[in-house]
Amino acid sequence: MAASSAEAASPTARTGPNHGLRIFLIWLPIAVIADWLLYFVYGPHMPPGTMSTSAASQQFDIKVMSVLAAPVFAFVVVYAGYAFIVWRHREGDDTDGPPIYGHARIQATWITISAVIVLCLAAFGTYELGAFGQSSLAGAGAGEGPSPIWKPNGTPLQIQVIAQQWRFTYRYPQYGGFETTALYLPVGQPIQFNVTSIDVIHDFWAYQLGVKADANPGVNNIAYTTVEHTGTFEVRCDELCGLWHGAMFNQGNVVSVAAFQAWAHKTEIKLASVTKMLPAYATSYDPTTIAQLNKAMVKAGIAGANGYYYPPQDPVQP
Ligand SMILES: [Cu+2]
Repeated sequence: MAASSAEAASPTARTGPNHGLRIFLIWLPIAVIADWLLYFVYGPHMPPGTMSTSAASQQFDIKVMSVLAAPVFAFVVVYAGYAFIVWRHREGDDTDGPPIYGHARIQATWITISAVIVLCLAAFGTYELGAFGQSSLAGAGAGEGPSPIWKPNGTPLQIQVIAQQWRFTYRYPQYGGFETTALYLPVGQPIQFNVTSIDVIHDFWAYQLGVKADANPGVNNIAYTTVEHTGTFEVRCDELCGLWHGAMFNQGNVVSVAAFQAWAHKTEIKLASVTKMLPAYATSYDPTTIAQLNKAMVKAGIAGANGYYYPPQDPVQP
């Protein structure tokens, strides 16, 4: 009687090998090796690289998520493989499998492990987004809107990103407010991108810097980063914005602080006469004012070059 009631309480109990232990022992080395390969071998090559603090932080996040995901994926594959091989249909065996309606221990383990992974990732993600204690990681490279919660320490270099169909221009308010199509950044200094648009919705995406912020008309969307290596990076529009969206890209340059200051001072002087004609620096621009300005510029015989807004017919709109 005792034996049959124990069987009734645990319908999955069976004789034979301990399948759970076997699956665990097959899974464990695969999970350990997969994690080691992902973190140490493939990890340093994961996107978006380590050119800036935000890029490096995103690469670290992807590494951590991979290390958590790989054992789960390995378990699914190992369990499926084990089931296909060990529990497959045998020739001449037409009996049904055991009628299993639940297993409290497996269910509790399943729910606990899933909950722990998800909650730990939520805490980790929140920590990484703010990067508390690491001022250079404020906001982890994402657009934080007009009043950022996470700010870097000190005074960052401000660069306004003005998107329009189909080009980015950059304004440097701390250097007299000149505007140029060339993007130069100093290495090692916190940078504040003030991203806005003067027509439709665009998106400022500097992939290698791990910076991505929507460019909305009338909105000042702020993103921070600190670049750690000199070199070039690509800027792309990442929001379908019209016919020439695919051609809306340019190259950014990261140079030494001295080289940046030399460039900024030289450009400020070079573009002084054009800067005077621009609307005063503001965190967003009224497109109707821009249209009037364009009209005035066309009337004055100025058309399409560095340092000022393009008239609406250049490039030609369909
Ligand atoms: Cu665009």
